Amino acid sequence: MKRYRTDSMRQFSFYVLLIMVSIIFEAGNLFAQNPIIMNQFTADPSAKVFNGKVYLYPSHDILAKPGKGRPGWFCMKDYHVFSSENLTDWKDYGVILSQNKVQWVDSTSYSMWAPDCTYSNGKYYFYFPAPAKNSAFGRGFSIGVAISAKPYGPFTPQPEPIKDVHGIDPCVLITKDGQAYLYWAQGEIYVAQLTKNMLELATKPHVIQGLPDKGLIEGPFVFERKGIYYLTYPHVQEKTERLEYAMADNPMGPFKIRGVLMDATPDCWTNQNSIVKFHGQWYLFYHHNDLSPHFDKNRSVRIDSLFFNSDGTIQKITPTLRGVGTTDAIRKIQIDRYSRKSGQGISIAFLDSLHPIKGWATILNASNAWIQYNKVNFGDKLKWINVKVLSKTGGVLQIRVDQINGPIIARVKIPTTNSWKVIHSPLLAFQSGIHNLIVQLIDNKNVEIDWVSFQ
Ligand code: FUB
Repeated sequence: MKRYRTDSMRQFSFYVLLIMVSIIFEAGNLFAQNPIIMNQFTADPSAKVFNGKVYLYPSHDILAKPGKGRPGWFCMKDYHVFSSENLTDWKDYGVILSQNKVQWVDSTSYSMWAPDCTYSNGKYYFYFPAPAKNSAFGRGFSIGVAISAKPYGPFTPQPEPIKDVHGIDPCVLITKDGQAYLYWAQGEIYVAQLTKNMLELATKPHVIQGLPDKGLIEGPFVFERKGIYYLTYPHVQEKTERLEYAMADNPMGPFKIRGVLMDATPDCWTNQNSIVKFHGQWYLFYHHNDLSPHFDKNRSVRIDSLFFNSDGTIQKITPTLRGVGTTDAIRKIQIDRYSRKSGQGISIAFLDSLHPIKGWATILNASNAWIQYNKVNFGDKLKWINVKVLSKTGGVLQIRVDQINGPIIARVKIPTTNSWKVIHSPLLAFQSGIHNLIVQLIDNKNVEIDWVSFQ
């Protein structure tokens, strides 16, 4: 009787712990994998490093509703800001600015497009494009500024947009000598110096020379490395936007086109990027319509690593699902955001095709089919594996680390299930530290996996 009580108490504590871990890690829906934000649509990412953290200022795509935005088109009424210390855990600070809080913005336009943020004079300056309600400011898009003492707001908008700036997608560069430059797009890419207060143009708008003369260019992002100025921009070379870059030794240009950063994809018409160095590594922030495969105006931010060649040129980036962060083994590891997979017997599908925002499942359906998810931090003492599965056939999963023929750390017997179930199994071996995780189906069965975690 005593033994029975101790066992059931242990089992009870085990489940309480599991529920607590699930609640903690489910709360944010912000992941280490691509896309990095799963609880809302985000696009046009402008990433900046402030005070040892990466701050992300994206556009916020929503779906138009009757009388609220134009159906079938971009629809954005506000901005959120996010931050991360490790590119794995992202904190959402909520809305920092919305169309109905800016005096000059047409609050029926739902067109708060790609923003940027910079730090100067002890304050944070948030630049954003939107159509003005008063035609005295010009037709189409104007660009406004909002100011905050903190990178995450609250931001107070200026009462009027910046004079003589008409266009979208602002980007601000402050050079080592302290001069600020504002870049924006209106068919071509424009640049002008900003005044010391960051709120007005100090020079006339100047069209940047040396860029493609055909195919839309927009979304300029400019940064400096080793005295070279890099201008990256989306450009429609064929049917959809690809990311290209140009280099110059002066922030005003002329720039010389140096190549393609990321190829176009047929699924998402737009792409827009920013580039940032964090803890010694360069990263490309960009977007794709991962969570909205049939409507490419609802996009999601992704991150991948970026590398320079010794001559300063940039290596082309192949988009990944795995992204860049390290994932703690005690988290729900979304193995469908894989690093590698077997050639056959495996597919990835939405958990709920009507609600893609719920994420994906991995379906293993042939013996020895496998999936590999890199950079899992196993810490220093784990005893159990949990796998959330659905299987009409049952099966056995073999869990390895490092590589497909690496050490086996668990064998999980999956029973036949009619609904999603979390299966717990003891680890056969434990490897501390950071390893790649491999999940393999041993027999010719069919097992769907939502996530894997350890405890
Ligand atoms: O997000 C709206 C617009 O789509 C941006 O301003 C463009 O760069 C494109 O991504």
